[in-house]
Amino acid sequence: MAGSAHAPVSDGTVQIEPVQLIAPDGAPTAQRRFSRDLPPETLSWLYEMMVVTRELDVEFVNLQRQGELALYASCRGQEAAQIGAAACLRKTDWLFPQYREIGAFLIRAITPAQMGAVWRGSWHGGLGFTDKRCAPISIPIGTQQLHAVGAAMAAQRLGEDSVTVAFLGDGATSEGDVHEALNLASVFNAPCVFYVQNNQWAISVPVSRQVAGPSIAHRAAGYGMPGIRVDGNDVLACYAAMAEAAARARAGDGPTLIEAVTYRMGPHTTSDDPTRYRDDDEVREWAARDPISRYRSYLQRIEVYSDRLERRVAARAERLRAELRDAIVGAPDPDVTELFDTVYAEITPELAAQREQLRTELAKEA
Ligand SMILES: Cc1ncc(C[n+]2csc(CCOP(=O)(O)OP(=O)(O)O)c2C)c(N)n1
Repeated sequence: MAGSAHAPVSDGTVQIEPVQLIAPDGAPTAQRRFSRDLPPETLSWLYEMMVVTRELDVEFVNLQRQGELALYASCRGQEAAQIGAAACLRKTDWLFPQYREIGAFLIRAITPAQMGAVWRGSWHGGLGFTDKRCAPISIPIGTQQLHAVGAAMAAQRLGEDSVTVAFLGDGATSEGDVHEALNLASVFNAPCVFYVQNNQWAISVPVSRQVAGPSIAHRAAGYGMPGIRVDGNDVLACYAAMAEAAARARAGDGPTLIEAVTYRMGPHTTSDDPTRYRDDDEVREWAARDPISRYRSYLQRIEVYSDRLERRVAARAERLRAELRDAIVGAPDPDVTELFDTVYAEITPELAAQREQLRTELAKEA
């Protein structure tokens, strides 16, 4: 029942060592708590979605470099974390993304054109996401966490068995909104999973400046919810941890905080230069733990991988890249001064003056 007292479901124990089902060389690990047993079609599908995510991400970066997009935030390196988490959910579950979750969008069958409209800044950017039970992206860090808890509490009150997954970054965990969301979800036993992609960096700020305790997942104890650290470059570990947390939420046993330990292989966005604040050695170390080559090695070991699968995946990736290019290249540029028009029903004199000032500045640059 919403608001009723409930017994703590966790003794606050969090293993600092992330749960790993596949080692970086592709070998199955010895861990026993989670199962690796998924049907071969599901295993192949996870591979397909990870590769397609990476390829579409490359196309986005290319389009930005070609001047078609002002900005783009790459998810390179985080494919396992995103695909594993989204793939085990039901279509009726809600996703509340930050802005880097291309993999989760693809799982939800959000089209490249729909994603492209967001980064192009088109009028219809973000439209249609909610049809797939996915909230539009959130550029303000952390705000969507409270929306996610609200959605979870609504589902709870309506007696639905849907689960809400709130995606956030390690940097976002330092926001006040995130504290409020975690606390509210726990106190009201909301069917919500908080999924932190700890990619080690919040722009140029390392995760060591976000948390002084042992880990982000350890904070769960203070909220009275279970916390778990998973290897975010291991798609099966992410899948298993989310499946368990979602089942717990669906059964009425409340929220979970998952920390997927991964790495942002690229810059924060296309406007960032990470060589100014992080070592090449660190990047090389993480490149050796690449989620896609690791999973491919695993599939080869268990004989699920084939050239046929690779060809199918490559063809699908190329199709989606082409869809994105077709939607973006040559699309009309939005009129930036329109941003003043929809703030109030009638524009205020101050905003009208600012709009004029912007028009004058832009005319000077033209
Ligand atoms: C409320 C708010 N404060 C600051 C910013 C500026 N900002 C944009 S991205 C970012 C870092 C976010 O890092 P993290 O949550 O770790 O996610 P990542 O970008 O690494 O995926 C910041 C501080 C913002 N967008 N919103």
